[in-house]
Amino acid sequence: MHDTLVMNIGELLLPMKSPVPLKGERMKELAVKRRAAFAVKDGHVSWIGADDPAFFPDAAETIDVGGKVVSPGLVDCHTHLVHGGSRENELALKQSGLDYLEILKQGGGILSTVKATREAGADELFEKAAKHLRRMMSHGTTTVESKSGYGLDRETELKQLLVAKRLSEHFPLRMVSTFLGPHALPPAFSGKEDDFIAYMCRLAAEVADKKLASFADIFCEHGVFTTEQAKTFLQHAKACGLGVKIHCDEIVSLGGTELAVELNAASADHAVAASDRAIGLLAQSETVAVLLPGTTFYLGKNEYARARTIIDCGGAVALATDFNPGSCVTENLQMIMSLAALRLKMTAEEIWNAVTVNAAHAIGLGESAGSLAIGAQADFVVWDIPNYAYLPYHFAVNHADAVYIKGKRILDC
Ligand code: IZC
Ligand code: ZN
Repeated sequence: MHDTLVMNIGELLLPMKSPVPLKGERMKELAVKRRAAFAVKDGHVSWIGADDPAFFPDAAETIDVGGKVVSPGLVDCHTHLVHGGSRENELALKQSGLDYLEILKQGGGILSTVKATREAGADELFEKAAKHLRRMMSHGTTTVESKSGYGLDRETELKQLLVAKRLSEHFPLRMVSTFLGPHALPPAFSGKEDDFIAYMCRLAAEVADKKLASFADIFCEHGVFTTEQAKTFLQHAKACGLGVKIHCDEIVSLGGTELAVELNAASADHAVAASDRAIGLLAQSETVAVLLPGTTFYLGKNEYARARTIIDCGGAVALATDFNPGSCVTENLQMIMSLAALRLKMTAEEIWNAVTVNAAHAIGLGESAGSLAIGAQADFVVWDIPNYAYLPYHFAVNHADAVYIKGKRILDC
């Protein structure tokens, strides 16, 4: 006896469950079962078949989705979820011609969010992040990665990571935590970058010890941290048992993508300015290029990440929101799927794989999230769209009709 039968599905999307990320041509493969049904038992997919009552297994409850599209819950594999304050004041600065790195250099940007996050109490941070999380879930996200990085000191980084832990205990969705201590150089360490990296290495050891994060990350960018500093920090984090990720080649090509491959990082994030050599290396690796076209859009840049080249050369691509208060202020991963179609020229099949199975691989959950194969956790979304290609096409609205985690409908989001 199954718990739930989900029937009358127009299209059931079944991204391939794979022990490694889907690369190159494999990203074009998306199994779509038309007129389908599936069953859930103990929160996991227990049966998949045709939408034919003659073959339905016994189930305690039946959900008729009315011919709509059903996909695995979306995986948002790059967010800066927990933070204090907001930065709407920077919009006017941007309009007057100041760019993202100049605002940071003048003590704004990340540093203004650091100030607000240091000042906020843990409960305040929890309530604010909870609101963002509810919005993510209502748009179909059932697994989310959350980075620290607005403390730049021991006390606040731990406060952010503890808030993320509390959120993961409070909400049904799955959360993966990343320690992004070296996100910017705090003024107190001005001119002492290497001392700050050493401090962050010590903190990474403590974070790993307390099991407060699964990954470490660093903002490797012109005027922020060099590739050498990134290598020092990430090698140390790896030795402490953390997985690694890099904010690399977002604005200036510094070689962070090459470093991600060298360190066998789970992901190389942004990679907008990644060199041809870096793209060649990505193709030979299992490092996922996490592309964040919402950020390029929000920063008003014309050059988007070269998703086509990365995929056509044989690399793996995932997509995420990069939700943060400065360079991409949206919780809506569906909007990112539209940008991937319109600006990155990704196909619908590649896009769905990029927000499910490949996004799961980018955060170490390749075996357990982003799929609806038998045995997978029953995290799924009922989409009010006529077919899966429709979602990126009809942009900037919410197509999620109902969101389920472990087979249970999320009602209060
Ligand atoms: O708060 O600006 N790029 N870090 C690196 C960010 C964007 C987040 C922010
Ligand atoms: Zn980011």
